[in-house]
Amino acid sequence: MKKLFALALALVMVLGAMSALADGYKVAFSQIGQESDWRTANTDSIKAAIEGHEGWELIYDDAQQKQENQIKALRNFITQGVDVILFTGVVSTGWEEVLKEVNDEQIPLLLIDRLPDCIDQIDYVAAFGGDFVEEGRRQVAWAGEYLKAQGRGDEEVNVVIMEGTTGASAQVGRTEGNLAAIKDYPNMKVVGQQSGNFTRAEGQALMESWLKSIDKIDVLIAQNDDMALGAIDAIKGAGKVPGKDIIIVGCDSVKAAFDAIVAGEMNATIECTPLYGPFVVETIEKLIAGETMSKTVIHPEEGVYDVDGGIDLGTVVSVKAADVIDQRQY
Ligand code: GZL
Repeated sequence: MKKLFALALALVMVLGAMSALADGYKVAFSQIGQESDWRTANTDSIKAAIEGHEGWELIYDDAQQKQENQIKALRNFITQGVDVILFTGVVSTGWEEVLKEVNDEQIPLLLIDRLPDCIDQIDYVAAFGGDFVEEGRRQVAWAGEYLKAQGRGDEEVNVVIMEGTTGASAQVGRTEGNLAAIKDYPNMKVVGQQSGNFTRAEGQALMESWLKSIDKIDVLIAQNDDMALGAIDAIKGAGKVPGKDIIIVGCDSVKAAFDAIVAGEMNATIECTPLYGPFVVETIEKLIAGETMSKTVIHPEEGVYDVDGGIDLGTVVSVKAADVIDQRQY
């Protein structure tokens, strides 16, 4: 009788393992939304990498930029018994409870892009994101060095800072970098600082409002390219010349920003790669193989692209957008 029971138990375990393999290795991904070209490129890169991997199955959730939707998605992933979770938070706070629930279920967690403030209180396999403070510094430094190169280094210029989603780690970091760098350029005066929520529509609306309420705007620092492109529409609508009447510096280096720079309607963009697919695959393969890996990887800051190239920011020299536009991957 005992032998029969042991045989039955072994059979159940083998069938269980086979059904898991048959179902595939479940990779769950809680994505913020579709607010920008960067986000779309980030989603496409990760989806292609996972769906292209033998034996893996993607379980994807688009939270439409709502934290409550992400919390629901994470709890659904737990209920579904997924094998690993990819997570980037729309904002940086309010995640400790639900991420601890993920930890309690011992589901490996990969933190990508916008890292949560509670990162030191939770268990995670690896974290991969941008150096947002450096990106913000580069934005303002580019504008300051460009003005100097134009012989306007001593002219008092009015600067507006269009922030990303309030409370997002990309907004917090870039704002810190923007304001730190402003101190290096006493001729640059911040006359407006508000969120455009990383979207083109809200960037256009905010710029329209600033053009009505602020007498003179010389420089726009937009914390992503989508808001910069929306602002360009507003500037044109007000009968001004974008890239000339108002210097425009974006961030992300998406293709539409390269098009605007080559057209002379935007002055510069700071690169922040969205192409996370290879990192995600490499990390999950190491996880499955039981290999250890470094906890936090800040992706190496890439380039700065503008109309003419040659602006030296200390850590990087800008490159002429027209020279590289055909090689861009996103
Ligand atoms: C940056 C990312 C930001 C992009 C925006 O890593 O979190 O979110 O800069 C996107 O375009 O909305």
